[in-house]
Amino acid sequence: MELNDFKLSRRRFMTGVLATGAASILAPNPLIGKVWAAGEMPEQWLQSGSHFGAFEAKVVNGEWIETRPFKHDKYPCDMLNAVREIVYNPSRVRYPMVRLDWLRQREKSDRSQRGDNRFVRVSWDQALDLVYQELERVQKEAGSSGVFTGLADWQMIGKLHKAGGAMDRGLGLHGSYVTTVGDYSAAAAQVILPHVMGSLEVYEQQTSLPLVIENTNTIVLWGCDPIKNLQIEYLVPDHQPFDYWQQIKERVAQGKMRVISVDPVRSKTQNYLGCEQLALNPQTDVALMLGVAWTLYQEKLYDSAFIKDYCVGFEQFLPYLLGEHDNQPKSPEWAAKICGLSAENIRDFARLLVKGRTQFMGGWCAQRMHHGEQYPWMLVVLASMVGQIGLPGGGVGFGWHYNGGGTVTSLGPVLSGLGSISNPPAPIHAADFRGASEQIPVSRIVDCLLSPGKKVEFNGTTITYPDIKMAIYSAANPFHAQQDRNRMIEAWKKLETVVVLDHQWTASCRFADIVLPVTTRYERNDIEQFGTHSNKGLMAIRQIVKPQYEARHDFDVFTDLCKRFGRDEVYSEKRSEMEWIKAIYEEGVTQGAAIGVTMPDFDTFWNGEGYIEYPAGKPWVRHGDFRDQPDLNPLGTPSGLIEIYSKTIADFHYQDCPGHPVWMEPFERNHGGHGAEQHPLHLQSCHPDKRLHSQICSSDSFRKTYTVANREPLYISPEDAKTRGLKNGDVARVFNARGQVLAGVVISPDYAPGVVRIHEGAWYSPKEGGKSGTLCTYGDPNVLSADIGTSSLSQGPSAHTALVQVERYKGELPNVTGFGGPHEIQLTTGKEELHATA
Ligand SMILES: Nc1nc2c(c(=O)[nH]1)N[C@H]1C(S)=C(S)[C@@H](COP(=O)(O)OP(=O)(O)OC[C@H]3O[C@@H](n4cnc5c(=O)[nH]c(N)nc54)[C@H](O)[C@@H]3O)O[C@H]1N2
Ligand SMILES: Nc1nc2c(c(=O)[nH]1)N[C@H]1C(S)=C(S)[C@@H](COP(=O)(O)OP(=O)(O)OC[C@H]3O[C@@H](n4cnc5c(=O)[nH]c(N)nc54)[C@H](O)[C@@H]3O)O[C@H]1N2
Ligand SMILES: [Mo]
Repeated sequence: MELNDFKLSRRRFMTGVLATGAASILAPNPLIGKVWAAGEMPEQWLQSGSHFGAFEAKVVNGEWIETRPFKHDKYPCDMLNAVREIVYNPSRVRYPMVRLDWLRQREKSDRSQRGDNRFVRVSWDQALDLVYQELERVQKEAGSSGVFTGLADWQMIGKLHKAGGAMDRGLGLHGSYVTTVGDYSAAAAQVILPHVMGSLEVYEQQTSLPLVIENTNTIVLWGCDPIKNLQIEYLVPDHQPFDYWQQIKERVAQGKMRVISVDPVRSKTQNYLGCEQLALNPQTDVALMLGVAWTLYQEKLYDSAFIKDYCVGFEQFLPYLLGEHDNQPKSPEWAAKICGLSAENIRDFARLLVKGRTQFMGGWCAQRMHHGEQYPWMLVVLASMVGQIGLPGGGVGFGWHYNGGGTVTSLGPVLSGLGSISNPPAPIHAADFRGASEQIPVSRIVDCLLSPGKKVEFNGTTITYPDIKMAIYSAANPFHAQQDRNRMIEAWKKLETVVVLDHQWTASCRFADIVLPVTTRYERNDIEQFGTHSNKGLMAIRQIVKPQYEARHDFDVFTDLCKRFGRDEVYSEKRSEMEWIKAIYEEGVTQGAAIGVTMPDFDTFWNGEGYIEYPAGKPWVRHGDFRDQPDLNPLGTPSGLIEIYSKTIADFHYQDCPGHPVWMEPFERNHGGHGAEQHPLHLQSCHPDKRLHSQICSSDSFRKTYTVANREPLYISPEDAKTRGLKNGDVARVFNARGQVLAGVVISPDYAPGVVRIHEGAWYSPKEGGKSGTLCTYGDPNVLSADIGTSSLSQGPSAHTALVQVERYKGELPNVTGFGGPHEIQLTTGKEELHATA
């Protein structure tokens, strides 16, 4: 396999490049001059960017008609083919809309109607009046604990137009409100790793890939799929890592390097590299690692000097490893029964790890599971026993699959962009949380709605759930992100008012009361980094088309909301879009001057190419300083060393997270765990190859490139398909006690028997909108996942602890309901008429 998507899309894009080569001879360089006034030139190519990559858009008479990748991106991904449609597709949010019964009865509305998709179009003024009146009412009646803002996680790129920042600035001028702690991505790892390694690890830069290529003998990809996941970044990806991964592929082919993927599934990366696999049973990583650790210890292969000089707590962990208290040595024979590999296989793997330089690259999926803290902790312990942490191309990291991890960071300035207001006036309403907590772990929202006042443990503190009445979501799609959809639908009924700002008519919009249409990235001007970790350069992100329909920028929506309580000028600081961008750029010029990087003045930058590249940086070794001088560069842990045993955690006395890593049975698991009698298949809901979560799922033509019988694919092994009489292209019903979805069958030898996958982000499409338990007609895997915290330590989502059964769907196929706009109700003469807009 090649980096095939890129090639394919390259070819498709090339046609565009050739065709427009001729066009641009006719039209002199259109980028000079008032490029931000989109639509004024009859035809132009405009530079823009997205999570999927940088690109240029061909605009003819104000309409975006073609897309080609940015010339500085050598490996563009084919998701770029979907971005244009986001502006125009039938699922676009076009007008401010209010749910029918909420418009009639406001907070006393019939909430069981949520999800039936009946909405009334209102004016912007009316919509913002309603939002403001609700904010006032709830702040007065329920205090700060009555208002919740959802995590604005995957807002579109741009230093100015940050949807989350816009919301926080605006609401913060009005009052305080309940916010979230942690995220869905790495909630368990980001709580445990600071205790163990003294820092977050997951979002940090990794040892530079050139050093890995030079020094590493064996890369262990532990549940890590960089070729799939590096296609997107939080900022604009430069796709530089693919250069390095191509070199790694060559070294594997030449026999100069081994790469072993520890993964129940043959991943995209494995197929690309042509590398080896340890196909363990799902959710059994910690058992496998313990078996490996036992071997290293018994065969005296572990680095006792590293353990002594750089770690604490091995002596507390050892009795557990040897089984001194529970009479169960964590031997390869013991591990083999759980993880499904042979004891000999486990021993060989252990011996290989200490032969030459080994780089462990950990992904995050295995921590999005029940007891998800144990996997990253035990991987650090294993890497400590191997003893190469802080050496070039050795040790452990958790971020090579994310944000261009392992690229060499440039020496350029890092712009912060829209931030909080300096010296803001006191909010209209003083903070008043009525004894409840100000923050909840993000994926506990449903639990919180169902049980206000309940106390839950979290990282050594006790959280008291607030009594939330009103939720405001911007740049988040909770009706994709959150687990156990049917439980969520019940919980949503506790909310009196839900406001959603989005540009796509997601399931979250359907379950909202007030929906505000915002512009896409492509209708705004901005600037952004080219490359997240690499920070390779800075690019102008130009408005491609004017705001469509009645969509407004998030920033302007909140400016207008603030006007209702006299704070609009404080909010906007009286700056226009271009003045803001200029100010943000100039911050970079100042920063640059301090580090010896000269940048052109703003007008030259913006009116010229709109792209600058920073001077190259130097390769870097993660934890290198610590290894060189642990006394001078201690880790941020209480001991300053790696904590194999954490007294801090032990003192929390959590049953589900003791003081050192342990194997614990999750609440459900096949191959010998709980719950497999009725639902024998493990459901993965990994991150999609062809989307960013739920984003671009609404691009109809792009979705058709991967759907099966109009449904989201269900990947299944040939064996499991055969026993169920399933063929490629069939529609399957996937179900468990929590819910049921339809999905299109794709039989793949990449999957071991017992493992199936539906990618997260498939749009929730209920057969009967609003009814819990109803069939999802498209294939949202979170209808099937469980809403149980990973543990008392981090309360992260356990999306990947989920068992299902699969059968051929024999009934009449229902239409897919999730795409397209609302059913618009016209309130004319008191008589209601049903219109399907689109
Ligand atoms: N294309 C694309 N890229 C993305 C995203 C996207 O939506 N699309 N999302 C981004 C975001 S927000 C995040 S948080 C990251 C997510 O990054 P991750 O959570 O690391 O990504 P996943 O692809 O879900 O899973 C990675 C690998 O874990 C394996 N795995 C699953 N279960 C197990 C197990 O029990 N044991 C072991 N050893 N391996 C297992 C899967 O088979 C898969 O190959 O990706 C980012 N990158
Ligand atoms: N089962 C299962 N569930 C998972 C996961 C899993 O592995 N398995 N992974 C989890 C992970 S790691 C993550 S990060 C979450 C992601 O969960 P989310 O961040 O909720 O997912 P997105 O689909 O990216 O939703 C972002 C929404 O914001 C909108 N949007 C984009 N830009 C803007 C903007 O500028 N302004 C406004 N107002 N709106 C905008 C988009 O149209 C989209 O609807 O999902 C989690 N859920
Ligand atoms: Mo994520």
